[in-house]
Amino acid sequence: MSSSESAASSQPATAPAVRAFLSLGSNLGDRRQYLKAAVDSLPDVVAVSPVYETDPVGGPEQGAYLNLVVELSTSHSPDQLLGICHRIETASDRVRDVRWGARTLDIDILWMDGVVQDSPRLTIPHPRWKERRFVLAPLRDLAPELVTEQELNLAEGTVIRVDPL
Ligand code: A4P
Ligand code: MG
Repeated sequence: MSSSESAASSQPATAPAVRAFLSLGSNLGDRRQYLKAAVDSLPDVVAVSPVYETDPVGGPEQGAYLNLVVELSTSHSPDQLLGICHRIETASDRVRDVRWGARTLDIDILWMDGVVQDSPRLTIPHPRWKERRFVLAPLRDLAPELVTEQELNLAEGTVIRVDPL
C-alpha cells in the first residue's frame, strides 16, 4: 500500500454537505434573544431569513410569535440534526406540555435536499410546512424556488416583517 493510500484510508468518511432549511419560532420570554442564541448555536448556518412577527396558528390562546428560517449546508444526518434541534430547545428552557402551545423556542426541520422520510419521530419535508405563512414567507425569502407565490397566498395566518436579528 502506498503512503498516500494509507493516509487516505485513515481519514473518517465525510458525508457530502446537503442544503437544509429549519424553521425557528418563539412566543415566550425574550423572543428575539431565544432566536438569536439558537441561530448562534446551530452548526453549518449559511443564511438567516428576515424575522416575521406572526399570529399563532392552532393551539390554545397565546401571544404572537417571532419566526424565521435558517439555511444550513450540513453533513449531519437528519437524525443528528433533530438531536441538535432538541438539545438547543432544551437549553432554551423549552417545556413540552400542550401541543402547539406557547414556547420559548421551537425548531423544526422543514426540508433537506433529496431527503424524504415519514415517521412520528421525524418527517421530512415537514408535514405542515405548506399550510403556514409563518413558515413559507421566510422560506421564500431564502429559497423562492421551493415556494410559489400562490402557495404563499393560500397559506394560513398573518405575518409582518420586523427588524432582522
Ligand atoms: N417531528 C417530526 N417531524 C419533525 C420535523 N420535521 N422537525 C417530531 C422537527 N420535529 C419533528 O414536536 C413534536 C414531535 O415532532 C417531536 O418529538 C419530533 O420528534 P414538538 O416540537 O415537541 O411539538 P410541537 O412543535 O408543539 O408540535 P408540532 O406538531 O411540531 O407543531 P408544529 O407543527 O411545529 O406547530 N404559529 C405561529 N405563528 N408560529 C409558530 O412557530 N408553531 C406551532 C407549532 C403552532 N403555531 C405556530 C407556530
Ligand atoms: Mg416543533
